[in-house]
Amino acid sequence: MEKNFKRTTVTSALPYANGPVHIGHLAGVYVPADIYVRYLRLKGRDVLFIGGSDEHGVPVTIRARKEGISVQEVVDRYHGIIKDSFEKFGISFDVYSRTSGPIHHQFASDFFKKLYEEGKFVEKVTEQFFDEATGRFLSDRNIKGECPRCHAADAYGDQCEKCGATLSPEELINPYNAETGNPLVQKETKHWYLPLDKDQEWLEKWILEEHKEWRPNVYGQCKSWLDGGLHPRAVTRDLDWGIPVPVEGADGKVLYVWFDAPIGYISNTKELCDARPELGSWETWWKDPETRLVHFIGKDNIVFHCIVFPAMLKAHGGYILPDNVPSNEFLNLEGNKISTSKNYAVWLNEYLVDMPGRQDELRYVLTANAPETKDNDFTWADYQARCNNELVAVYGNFVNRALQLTQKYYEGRVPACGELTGYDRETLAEFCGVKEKLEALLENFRFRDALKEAMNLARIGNKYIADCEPWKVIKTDPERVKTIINISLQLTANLAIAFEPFLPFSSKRLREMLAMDTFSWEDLGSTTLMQEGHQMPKPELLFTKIEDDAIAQQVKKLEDTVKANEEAAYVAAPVKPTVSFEDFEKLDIRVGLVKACEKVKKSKKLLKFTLDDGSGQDRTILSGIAQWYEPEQLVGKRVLFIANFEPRKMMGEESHGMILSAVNFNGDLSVTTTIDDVKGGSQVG
Ligand code: B3M
Ligand code: ZN
Repeated sequence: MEKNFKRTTVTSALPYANGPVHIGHLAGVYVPADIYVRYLRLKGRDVLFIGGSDEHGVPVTIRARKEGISVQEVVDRYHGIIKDSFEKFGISFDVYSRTSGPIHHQFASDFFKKLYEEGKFVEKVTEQFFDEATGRFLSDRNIKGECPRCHAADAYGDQCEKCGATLSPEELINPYNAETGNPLVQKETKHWYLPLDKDQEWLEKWILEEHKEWRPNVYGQCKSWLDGGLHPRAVTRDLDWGIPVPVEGADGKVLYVWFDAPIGYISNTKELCDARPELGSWETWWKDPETRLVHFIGKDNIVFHCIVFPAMLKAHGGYILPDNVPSNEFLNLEGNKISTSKNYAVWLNEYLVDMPGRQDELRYVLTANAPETKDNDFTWADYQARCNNELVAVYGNFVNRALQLTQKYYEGRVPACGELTGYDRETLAEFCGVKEKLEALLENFRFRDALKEAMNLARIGNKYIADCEPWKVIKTDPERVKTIINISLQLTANLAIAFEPFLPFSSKRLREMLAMDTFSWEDLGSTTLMQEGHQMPKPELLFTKIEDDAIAQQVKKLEDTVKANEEAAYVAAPVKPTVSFEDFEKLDIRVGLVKACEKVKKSKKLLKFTLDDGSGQDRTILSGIAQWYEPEQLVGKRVLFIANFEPRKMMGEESHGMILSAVNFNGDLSVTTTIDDVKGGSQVG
């Protein structure tokens, strides 16, 4: 439905304050939202960009217990880190607040109370898992037990990570408290439910008929929820962290995090508007039908923003509903899922330290490779390639040539534009249509394609200057060079505007280099932005190359995390059935001195050992450890081997015995030896 709106309220999902934010957050939600908001502001539209931390829910409480600190300390710490990262990445929120604050508590509590008093909830008593030792009800994630499908011993109450089955806690065999291991019992408890079944009809009409323009992934997920039939959803929980349920006799119960968090968008707007009266009342931004509401979220939040929150707003009454919910798919990292709990991510706070001043590089790569329509993979190799081959070699190179030549030939002053050639005209014409193209893409949340368009302009500029070769023409036709440089500078000024929503830091620097004091989006496509005689300062490089070393360090950091996780997850194999002393004695284990060691031809696995086994004769043993040792490392070492192991032929060589190696948690082999110097042939027992 095309409608003319007066203003736009843009929200972006409130990240859980249970850890820092990572590139997945940035790519999925915050960079696209920021591009959109910056664009609207450039267009001179009225817009508010609302953000904040989600400080309730189970994830923050788990983190607190893990780190042995209070939940308040956890949310204080991560709210600070997250807010700082967003600021440094130029995510231009009008407000970034938090849901543990008093304004939000009051607001969410009142919202619940109104629905409660108007009888909008249904009350239900159900049996939930309870830990008698701690006197606590447990959330699905805090319950573990045997998986009813694959019988893994430690499936979660909502999912088995081994076989991937979606579970509910009652299905687990012998459920226990994931943190303490205590067995659990079922106990009755009362909760309040939002009867979504009653919203089925209007939601179907509103989404499936009236919002066919929503992204296919969003529309598709909504359709499948609606097709499956909606059910009442509990909006309260038995927990001690959260907003107390404002009903008598509801001690020990709090609002479900997914009930209070989206209300956080509204309470944060209120906090902002109360502090800045010139913005008008918060109600204008949430209740006026001429306000357009847009939620930027990740795909795991779709149902809450498209179905549950609208149902809450409708039940309350007086609120507008979202006009669009642009949701991205997931970003993976070097082929694996990003995971906060496994510490597998590129954390923004760490990136800022490791790659100082390179925020736009990351914004660029995450937008160029945004998971808009499907899951995508971030790799450091791709990051480096895009930075060096696109930002440095195309955009940066063009700008640098244009500005350096202006310095060299005209002391930084814009030269006059003479008569245009056909090629000049063609090049300028390409820039004229760009505003319309960019706008159409940005209005439709197609940020990836929009960025490609902007980059295409830089390509055109780069090609123009390379084709025109002013550094050669200067010798034969200096008048012509003035025109070439003038046009190049007009293109450069256009780039500064076109890239502004995407790469705000570099656009700002470029404007400084151009001494462009004012600029406006409406100027995009103009070929007279830089006036003859306009003086510019000495230019610097807009982008610099990312060296291999920096990339290698980042890759290593991730590999180390994977290793640490594997090590932490390692459980020693169960002990084999008992053997008697007689059985043990059958094995003749000895010490051998490695006299020679070499690779076996045509085999990647085998090393050939020549051992002094004390018999006076050399003994040959083949061992599959070539992957872990260079042969020369082993010469002169003592190794343990089984002397009476039956001879075997491998790759045309006979092996007399078996060298003993330990298998590390990750499958690596490590040859065994003795601590002291022991003679070859000594028995082990
Ligand atoms: N904190 C979930 C998430 O980070 C949640 C979003 C709330 S938006 C109101 O995925
Ligand atoms: Zn399973």
